[in-house]
Amino acid sequence: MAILDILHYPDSRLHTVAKPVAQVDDRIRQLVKDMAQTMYDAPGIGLAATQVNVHERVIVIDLSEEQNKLLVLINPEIVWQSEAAQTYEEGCLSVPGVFETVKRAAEIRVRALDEQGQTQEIEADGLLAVCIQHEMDHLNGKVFVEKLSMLKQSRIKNKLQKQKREAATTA
Ligand code: GNR
Ligand code: NI
Repeated sequence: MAILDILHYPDSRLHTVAKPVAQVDDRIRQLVKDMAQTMYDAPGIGLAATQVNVHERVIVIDLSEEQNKLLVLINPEIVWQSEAAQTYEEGCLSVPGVFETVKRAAEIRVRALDEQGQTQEIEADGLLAVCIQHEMDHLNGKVFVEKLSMLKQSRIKNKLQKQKREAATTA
């Protein structure tokens, strides 16, 4: 097991579109384990492979307090989404310290493979629906801040660059 490095916005590698997983094999199962450990360590409630610079369509999610309900989504597809939207104050491990309200579909149905390569279909609302959509955006090279106004995006970039400078001078 390994804790992987998480890419931070603005990093052009976060804009890579991930490729479908051709075969769910031991290599993918090892990636899933390492991603889960990285997410639990952070801690976060979800992680997309894109964030650890692996550009394959793999997502891990765990909304439980006990960190014992891991959901693995490989090659996820949204097969249905509600017209009704919900807003949620989102954060992202690739955009540390930034929380902004984002609007997304309130309910979704997702088809994906699990870590055994079996097809599963999941219906989600609330935070799970938010998280799945947030992670699928990562696989498509999108970070949640890109849903905000250009003014907010440039303020967030400045804030993160400043944080980086301060971390460099105090190290
Ligand atoms: O840990 C996370 N929390 C979170 C909170 C609100 C909406 C989305 C998220 S996902 C985020 C982890 C992450 O960055 N996943 O890509
Ligand atoms: Ni994120």
